Amino acid sequence: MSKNLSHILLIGVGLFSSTWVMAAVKEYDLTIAEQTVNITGKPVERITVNGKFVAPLLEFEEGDEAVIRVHNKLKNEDSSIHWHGLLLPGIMDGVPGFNKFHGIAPNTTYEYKFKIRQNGTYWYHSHSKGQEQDGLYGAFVIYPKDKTPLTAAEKTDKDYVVLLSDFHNSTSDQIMKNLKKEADYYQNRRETVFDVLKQVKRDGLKATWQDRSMWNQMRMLKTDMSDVTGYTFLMNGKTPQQNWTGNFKAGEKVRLRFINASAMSFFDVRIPNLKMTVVSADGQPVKPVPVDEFRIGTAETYDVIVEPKQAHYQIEAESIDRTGFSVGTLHEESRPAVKQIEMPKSRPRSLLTMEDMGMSHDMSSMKDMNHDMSSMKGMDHDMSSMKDMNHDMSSMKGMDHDMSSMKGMDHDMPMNSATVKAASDKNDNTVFGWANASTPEGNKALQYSDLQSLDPQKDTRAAEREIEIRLGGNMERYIWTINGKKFNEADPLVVKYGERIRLKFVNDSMMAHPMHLHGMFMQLENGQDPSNMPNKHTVIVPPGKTITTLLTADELGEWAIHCHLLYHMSAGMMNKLIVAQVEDGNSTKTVPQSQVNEKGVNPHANH
Ligand SMILES: [Cu+2]
Repeated sequence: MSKNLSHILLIGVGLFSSTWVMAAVKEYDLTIAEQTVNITGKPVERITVNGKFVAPLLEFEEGDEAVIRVHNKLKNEDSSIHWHGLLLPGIMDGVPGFNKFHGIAPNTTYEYKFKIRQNGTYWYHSHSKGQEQDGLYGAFVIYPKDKTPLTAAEKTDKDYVVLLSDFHNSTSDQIMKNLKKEADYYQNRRETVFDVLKQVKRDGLKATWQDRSMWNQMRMLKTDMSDVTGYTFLMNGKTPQQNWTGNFKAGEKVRLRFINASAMSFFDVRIPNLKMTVVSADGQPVKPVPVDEFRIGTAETYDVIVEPKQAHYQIEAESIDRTGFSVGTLHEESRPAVKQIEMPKSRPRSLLTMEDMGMSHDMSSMKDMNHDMSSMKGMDHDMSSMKDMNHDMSSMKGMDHDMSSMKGMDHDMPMNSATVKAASDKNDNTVFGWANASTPEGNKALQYSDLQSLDPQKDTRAAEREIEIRLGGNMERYIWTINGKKFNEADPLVVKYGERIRLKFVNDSMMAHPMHLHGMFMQLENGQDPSNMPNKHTVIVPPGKTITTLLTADELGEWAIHCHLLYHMSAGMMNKLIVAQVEDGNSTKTVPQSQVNEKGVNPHANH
């Protein structure tokens, strides 16, 4: 379509849509290019946006008409930008292969154009190959109309984005190759003999032996808190040494917009000696929750309000595999600046347990196994439920054999209770269970169950039907799946426009997956009353656990639903959720006619 024709079409739409005419148009030009960056002292080629690593903050007000022209100057690669958490027409969502969007070819421009229908903290990133890891990510903040605070409590003097990310000296292509070669390529934090001894002290010798044998058989490491390591964690693009600093004046209230824009990392976030009040989750306002710390999954966002009293504070976001921190500073302007951060002490890392395998019941009897091996007879039966797990369970057959060897174990293992005690007293650096953040006694860590929508939910209907989304993987080949299938083998999930659905995420794997739905918010079934359930675009599904959400399918289009760990998505953990209007009994339509004219079809490509 020619530029002129599209111009006429837009005017035509304007005549029928007065709000569109009235809205302020806010325009950005973003140029995606390759450039040398130096984050860790070693110059590497990465992706920049408008010459910046990381991409610049984009700011809007609710009601604006956003016009964002994206120029792809990458040499040989298509690109794309997805606006994470935004409600918009499917063609503007920026996922190649969805809604007839085909990506942005090198040396072309794509014009995104959509009405801003919400406010809050969001972000944007590439949805092409591994470009997100390589630098194509930035913050997207929408203020309420005229910047009027939503509530009196939300009136703040300073407002900062705190964008957390993970930088790697290898490119995303190289990391993916390494994972495909060997799923545990980056698992260099193997357990030490002290970890084993500590577990022996806790669970007894035989239960420990059994537990370890089982993890081995499943080819998973108990340290699977992450599958890529070697990251340098950044805050607003800065290393801890570069010390990103947010200034405030004495007595001021500060809003911090935390965005986990990492490719593969979860963080435990705290500001020692400063209480944080959570006021928003995934960009959506929640009733205030005062906390000392919170865990933020990949792609989630939380806004907190703080009232600093000291001259300075450190903002500390520790990766949950305890390999490092993203650190920055809050600083009272009139006091001497702090040049260097103090690297915080790591918290203990956590080892996965049977419970993280979804086996708490079946296995609980094993703790007392020392004398009663007969209880193991039921195990083959218990194990049958695990066949869906997609990990190679065939090797489990060898278990009876392994178990028999346990009878002689007291003799085989050269340790006595005295050495166990001595060793574990010396090294207390391990805790158990995925969810264990080692929160200090008396401190409050945010839980999903604390989140309540600030405004009552409009749709409180019960679900009409349930869609099960089983999360699995095969570590032999580094494949991650939904309902046993990789994205390229899967049939799309189809729901009717207006339908009320329960999405049931069942995690059959031993890693946590932050599951993200495009185009619509889900209401997290977190124990709150339906009118109070919080909106989420991304929900953490812990290992071995099930999480459910409710969804009103009120946005037509093809929407990606995927794990937001970049290499899990690339390795297959993704599907397409189609919201369609059923017409004439059989034909389906995913784009309303009005949208085709208004925003569809012609994102004019300027060659
Ligand atoms: Cu995942």
